[in-house]
Amino acid sequence: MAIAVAVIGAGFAGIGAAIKLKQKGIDDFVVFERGQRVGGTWRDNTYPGAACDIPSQLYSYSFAPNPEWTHTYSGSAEILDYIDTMVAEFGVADHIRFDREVSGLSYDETAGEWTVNFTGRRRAVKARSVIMAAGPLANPSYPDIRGLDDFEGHRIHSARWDHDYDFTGKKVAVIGTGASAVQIVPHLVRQAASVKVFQRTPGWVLPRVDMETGEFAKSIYRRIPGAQRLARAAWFWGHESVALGVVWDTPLTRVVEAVSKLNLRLQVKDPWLRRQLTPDFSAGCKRLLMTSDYYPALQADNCRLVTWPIARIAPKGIRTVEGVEHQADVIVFATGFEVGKQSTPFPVSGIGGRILADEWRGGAYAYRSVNVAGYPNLHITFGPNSGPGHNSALVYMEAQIEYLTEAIATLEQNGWKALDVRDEVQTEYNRNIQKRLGATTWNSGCQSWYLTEDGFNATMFPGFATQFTNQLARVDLRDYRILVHESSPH
Ligand code: N01
Repeated sequence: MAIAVAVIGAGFAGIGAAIKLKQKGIDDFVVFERGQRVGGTWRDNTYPGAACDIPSQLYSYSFAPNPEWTHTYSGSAEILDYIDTMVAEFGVADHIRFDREVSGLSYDETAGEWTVNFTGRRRAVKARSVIMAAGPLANPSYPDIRGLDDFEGHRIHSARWDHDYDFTGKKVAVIGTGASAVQIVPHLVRQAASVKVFQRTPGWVLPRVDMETGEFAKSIYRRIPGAQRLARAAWFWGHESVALGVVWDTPLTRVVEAVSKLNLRLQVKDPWLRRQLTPDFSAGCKRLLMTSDYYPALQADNCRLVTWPIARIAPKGIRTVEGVEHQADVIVFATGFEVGKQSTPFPVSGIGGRILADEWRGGAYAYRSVNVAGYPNLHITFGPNSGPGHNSALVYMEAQIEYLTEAIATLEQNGWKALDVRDEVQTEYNRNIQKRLGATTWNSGCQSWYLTEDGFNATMFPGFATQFTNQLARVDLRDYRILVHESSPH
């Protein structure tokens, strides 16, 4: 017997979808989670200093305001608490099954059911609809550097932190200078004997002004929910206006760069180091880095920035192309995640046995980031072209889960077999998305995880958050083929 909905992943998106399903009267759903607890990226990223660089008021669901945020920007533990609290308060805990790693999905068009297969000996489950909420930044990426396996010391990836490893007195090498690295390095510098940061590309850095939220503000938020909504709206529109300078290359981009350069000048006195830290691409092309303690950490006596390209990893350390071998006891890989490789986290086979990863080989696409033609009743959170770049991922996620749970509720209420987005609607949508992406900063020449090796952008949404949420404000059934059961009177 098929369940109504299988949700894959108990991170922010999966939990949000579960809550929305419940609110829409659908109780016959199960959330399958490969780990042992909820939280997704916030469960996995526990490196020292892990925090969100989007303000908490905005990095939360509007339907689950939290008056208790302790700071402007929350650390990972507090965000994890927030997710736990939602699970408890909205009563979705009983729907979650842990230790269930999905190994594949296949669609039976006669029955109108998806089969969800699991690794190990777990029995397959049938579901009428599937919400794929596995997260785009779930699987750590190790760089393709020669000699990676020759290293005799310890290796730690930022997204799989080894809390048992004691950095005290150790020689540490950090590869990568992205959003994760700039949070980790200041902590390592305080503990290790020496830290060498291997930079391939410097990023644009803006100061992150974090403040404690006082008891007075919290009590206002508790008593007057409207005040918190106002605070959220202020952050939202502030971030929306930043889009003008970081989504497209405009005069405002030069302002962002000027602020970043001023920040660099104020924080770094050595002209050589300043030159090494100055990006040569437009601000916004890669993710802006929000930190106030990274530059000071780089200038600590026990820290050094290495800008020579890495030639190989050797048994005792890292060799750079000019022939120097940098000894290390441990290498920290702050090298990001497996994204943009056009693949799906597991094989997904749709109508007629078509394989999603094959179709996405030339570049992933979907309709409004959520549905793909030929894969009826399959809904994706954080699917193709739904990356924000300037605003909170949670705003985008909330719009997606609202939309896809509405589609599922419509399907269930009408007793239809399936909703399958129309090919021509999807093609037109993506033609437009790719055209608009051509005018964005992300496609202006720098290399980032937003792009595939061929330069295809299947990651970002080319516009304002408001445009993204508006397009998902309601399900237009004219965009879908409605499939009915043979015995159905429809
Ligand atoms: O990973 P990244 P991340 N040799 O891919 C370098 C989110 N996030 O984990 O820039 C040498 O950005 C690579 O160099 P280059 C956020 O969406 C959010 O830091 O490609 N270096 C780069 O410096 C973010 O965008 C928060 O030249 C190599 C680094 O590794 C996403 O996660 C906090 C290399 C990888 O940077 C990923 O961030 C943290 C090689 N072979 C993360 N290969 C929030 O606050 C790669 N690099 C919400």
